[in-house]
Formats: sequence, C-alpha cells, structure tokens
Amino acid sequence: MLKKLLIPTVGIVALAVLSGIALAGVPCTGTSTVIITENSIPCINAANICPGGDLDTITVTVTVLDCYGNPIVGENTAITPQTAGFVFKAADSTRTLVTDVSGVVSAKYYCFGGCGDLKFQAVCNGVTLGPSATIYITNLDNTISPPAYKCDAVDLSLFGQKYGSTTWPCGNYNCSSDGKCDALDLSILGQHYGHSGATMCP
Ligand SMILES: [Ca+2]
Ligand SMILES: [Ca+2]
Repeated sequence: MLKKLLIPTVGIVALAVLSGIALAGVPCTGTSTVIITENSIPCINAANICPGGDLDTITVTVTVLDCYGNPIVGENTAITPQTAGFVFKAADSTRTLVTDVSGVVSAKYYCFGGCGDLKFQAVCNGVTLGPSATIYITNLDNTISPPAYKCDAVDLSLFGQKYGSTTWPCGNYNCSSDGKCDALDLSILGQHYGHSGATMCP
C-alpha cells in the first residue's frame, strides 16, 4: 500500500521539478527579501559608522519565503556583505542565523571599516537571496588595511588631507547636506578617535 502511494508521489515531485513548478517549502528568490535598515534618523540612505558601535548602525533583515509566500521556518540562513572595499570583523563576514516562525533573520552591523556602497546577500538551503539595495557608508575607519576597524591616526591623516573638500563624501561624518569635510566632521572624528571594533565589538 505504502509503495503504491509513494511511487506516484515521487513521480509528481519529479515532474514538478522537471517542469519548473515551484515547490512549497523551498526558499524562493521571487518572494524572499534582503533589506538594509539604517538606524539613525538624520541620515537617509546613508550610515555614518564608528567601528566601536556608538555612532550609527545598520540592520540587515532577511525574510525567507517559498514561492507561495509561506515562511521557511527554523533553517540556517547565512548573511554576507557583498561589496569590496570593506573589512568586517571575522564573525560578521558571514553571520549564520536560524529563521524564526515568520521566516525572518535579522543582524545588526557596525564592526567594520571602509567607505562606499555596501550591500548584502543571504543563502538559505542553498538558495541565494538578494542582493539587497546598496547603502552608502561613511566610516570613521576609512582604511581597510590593518589595524582594521579602528578610528586611528591613519584616518585622521587622511581626513586632514581632505579637509575642506566637497568631493570626498567619506569624510562627511555629520551626515549633513553640506557634503563637506569641515570642522563639524573633525569634531565627530575627535569624539570617536581611538574607538576600535577589536575591543568594542561583541
Ligand atoms: Ca583605521
Ligand atoms: Ca560635513
């Protein structure tokens, strides 16, 4: 009896796969989402990061659904940054979390250095989701060479060379529309000087 039931079922599944019909319970790129949220109100579509975590942060939220909109629950989902020009603390270079009852995993990020456009993607059950939209990062640690994710003398020197510039958005830490590396930005740099992800990140 079991065999009689099993063979048609296997046949139907195989037919669905061969014909490209989406299966329930399998992550679906069309319905799943990878979204970046910037957690500081003054900046829209940008984030000013201190690698110590005491300025702005970003959150990546992945919702894993099958093609019918059902959540994929209790599955490992790995989130990875997708953009060159950044260095992340090792634990953040791939963050693996288990989806909740809504198929959601969420991770906060600030333990990194670098400046520019950053985006993320996720992998669940072998299916790649995303990438997310990009978010522009101005980081008080602009230098991705060691010492990584630390606001230090190298960053101060770089800022000094660009002081007064309106064409170097990486130093516009105050997130103002002035787009200028000026005294306000230097003040923020001074407040966070010495902050390091190596000691301040979880
Ligand atoms: Ca640095
Ligand atoms: Ca500025």
